[in-house]
Amino acid sequence: MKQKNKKSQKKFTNQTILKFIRVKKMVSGFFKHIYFLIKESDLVLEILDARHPEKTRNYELEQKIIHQGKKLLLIINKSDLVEKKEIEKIKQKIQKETKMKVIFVSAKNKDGINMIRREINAAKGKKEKYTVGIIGYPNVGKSTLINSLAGKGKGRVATSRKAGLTRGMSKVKITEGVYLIDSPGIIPRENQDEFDLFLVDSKNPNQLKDLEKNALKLITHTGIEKICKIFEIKYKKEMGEEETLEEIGKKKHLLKSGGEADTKKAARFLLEKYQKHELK
Ligand SMILES: Nc1nc2c(ncn2[C@@H]2O[C@H](COP(=O)(O)OP(=O)(O)OP(=O)(O)O)[C@@H](O)[C@H]2O)c(=O)[nH]1
Ligand SMILES: [Mg+2]
Repeated sequence: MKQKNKKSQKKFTNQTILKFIRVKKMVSGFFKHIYFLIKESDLVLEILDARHPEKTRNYELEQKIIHQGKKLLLIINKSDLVEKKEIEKIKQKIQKETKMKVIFVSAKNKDGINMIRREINAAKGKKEKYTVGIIGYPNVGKSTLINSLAGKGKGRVATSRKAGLTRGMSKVKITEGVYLIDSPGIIPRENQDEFDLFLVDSKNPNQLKDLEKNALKLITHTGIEKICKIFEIKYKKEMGEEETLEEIGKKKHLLKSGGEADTKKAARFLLEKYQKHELK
């Protein structure tokens, strides 16, 4: 018996090691792709989410781009999801901090697209061939932006609400001599916090290890009183996150067979509501 346990332990250990090697290879392959993109590009557009511009910056890659002497432009996408006065505040702050040009766009509504076209054309000058690499966190709208820049009838890249859709690199010609390279969303090595990645839409509820834990964090992040207001729940000062989640379950009739709140279903409901931008 003891022997068997030892054997299965050994098997498990070997599997873990193999898995570790595979993941390590995948990760290093991934970064190799991004470094290749930077090397290939004359200009790199880093796409940020207007709701979380700081949280979606990749400082490590920015340094790499600048270090390689490539031009870098910060594009703040999804500006349709923030108030106009917010946009100006963020713009001033980032421009002051980075001394870099910042352009606000809504790739979905095709707002600000001409401004990017003008920047690319000015940077291209008389060069025959000009390559623009697009980088950013998963789901910030890189592929949507490429399609908006390419316009009708040009090569299109796939987009989706689900984070992590683009898996490889693809090149799209937008005008004579100008090529864009789409890339898979990349999460900085130093930012692997599941809740942070959920907040910026880079992880969908289906990709989270623990729905309830993340829902409780979302309740703290949003504020219990505000959550109660949104769901028309009677707010009590002494209310905690767990109780709030249970109340959401009851309010939305997400119940277990015994009649008590199904907090797992309530958590999924709340997290999905946030990502549909309905938690305002
Ligand atoms: N509201 C809003 N949604 C946008 C905008 N741009 C893209 N989206 C949405 O964001 C989601 C992700 O868009 P993608 O273009 O697939 O994002 P991506 O960065 O290529 O994602 P990955 O390939 O998974 O890294 C889709 O549901 C888009 O419709 C925008 O300007 N405003
Ligand atoms: Mg994509």
